[in-house]
Amino acid sequence: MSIIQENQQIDNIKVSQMMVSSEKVAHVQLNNPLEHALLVLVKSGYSAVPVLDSEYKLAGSISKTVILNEILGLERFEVERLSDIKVSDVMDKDEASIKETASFIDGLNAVINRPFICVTDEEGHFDGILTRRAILKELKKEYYTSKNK
Ligand code: 4BW
Repeated sequence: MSIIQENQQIDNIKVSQMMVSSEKVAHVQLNNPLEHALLVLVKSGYSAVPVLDSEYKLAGSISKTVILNEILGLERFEVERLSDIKVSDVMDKDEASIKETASFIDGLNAVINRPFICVTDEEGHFDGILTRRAILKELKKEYYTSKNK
């Protein structure tokens, strides 16, 4: 098979075929206290998760590092402050997103400089995430498929 035909295969893959759907994605909401966000992050094991508003629209993301940095005092972590600060006060407001219909290469470009990108519909409602892992798995599949031709 020619290189053009091989590339054609990976070009046909859409974000919808690689994404983690919203039901499986750990997330927090804008008005949650940092205490809840830290609990979600620690329990899920992820270093950052999406932040959604009350209409399930993407608002940004929050990470363990940002939370810990926020409560870092001069000599200790001021954990008592976790219940006073809201997710919306400290989150990363980067709302970059991708559509389910976007191509493999758009997905790859989106996760070069971030570990995941949120997938949203036309109105900004959250549909899931596209992770670096999903992109790397497709590349690995493609590598071995084209090697065996
Ligand atoms: O709990 C985990 N289960 C599995 N199967 N893999 C995990 C877990 N925690 C971490 N990993 C692995 C993944 O390969 O470590 C990588 C970095 O995790 P991160 O960033 O720093 O927490 C994971 O790479 P990935 O699958 O490409 O995911 C990239 C980032 O996407 C993660 C996390 O911020 C986010 N993420 C992935 N799945 C998620 C999620 N956020 C919320 N809910 C999910 N289901």
